[in-house]
Amino acid sequence: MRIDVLTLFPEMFQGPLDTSIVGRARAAGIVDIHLWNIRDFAHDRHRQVDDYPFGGGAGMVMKPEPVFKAVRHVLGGETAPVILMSPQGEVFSHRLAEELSQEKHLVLVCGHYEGVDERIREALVTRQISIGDYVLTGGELPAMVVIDAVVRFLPGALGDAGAVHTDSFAQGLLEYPQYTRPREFEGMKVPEVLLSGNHQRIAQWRREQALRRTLLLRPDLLEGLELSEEDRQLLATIKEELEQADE
Ligand code: 9D3
Repeated sequence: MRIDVLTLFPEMFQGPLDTSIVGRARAAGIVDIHLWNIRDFAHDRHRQVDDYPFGGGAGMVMKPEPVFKAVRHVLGGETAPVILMSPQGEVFSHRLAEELSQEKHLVLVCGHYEGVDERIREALVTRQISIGDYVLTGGELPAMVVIDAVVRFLPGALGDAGAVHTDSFAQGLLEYPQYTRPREFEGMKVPEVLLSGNHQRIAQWRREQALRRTLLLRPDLLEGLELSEEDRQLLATIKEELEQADE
């Protein structure tokens, strides 16, 4: 996969994209990430990338010319999704990350300042993505979030090939509790079942814990989830327990 990132602050990307799994995937040639400074496509004397909004108001707006030039340059006549990182976008999710990981080429455009000239949305951008309902200073951190989540899905990016499909969000549930050595730490013991060597009992316990946690912490995730008869029984039992504890 190739990813082109258009930004006024390419230096922000250095740490996150050079480290850990994304850094390793780049070094292994699994993903080819190019960072472009939008200012390098501003060809006027002052290399101006933003300007005052027509009609007045606070803040600056990103000018269309440099962004159009930069996007056309990286596309080189080809087509690819051109994604604007924007508070107005579709909210990013595990599912969207997996969908984007199927593409051969992505172009991510990061706005900064108060926003971008509307003609960029009208004529250049094919979709907009937000990472959630809070205001950030720009699209750079959101672009890094998208890249991180997408790269995990690329074949070979994770050591263990199956891991992406057992992800808690892939299953629609929160993760079960995990423990490692020592067996006892400051008086807190590892649950006996995990030391039992009985893999069926362990799998059952983990499933029950995942269901319990999801019910307690993220009940919204359970809506619309297709559960087995066994899962539904387990959930019913957990709910009863919780109601008993309430009385
Ligand atoms: C003046 C109204 N603001 C909309 C809420 C304008 C505005 C605020 C912040 C325009 C851009 C920004 C910078 N943020 C992003 O570019 C951004 C973002 C975000 O702020 N939150 C979550 N996801 C994203 S993706 C891009």
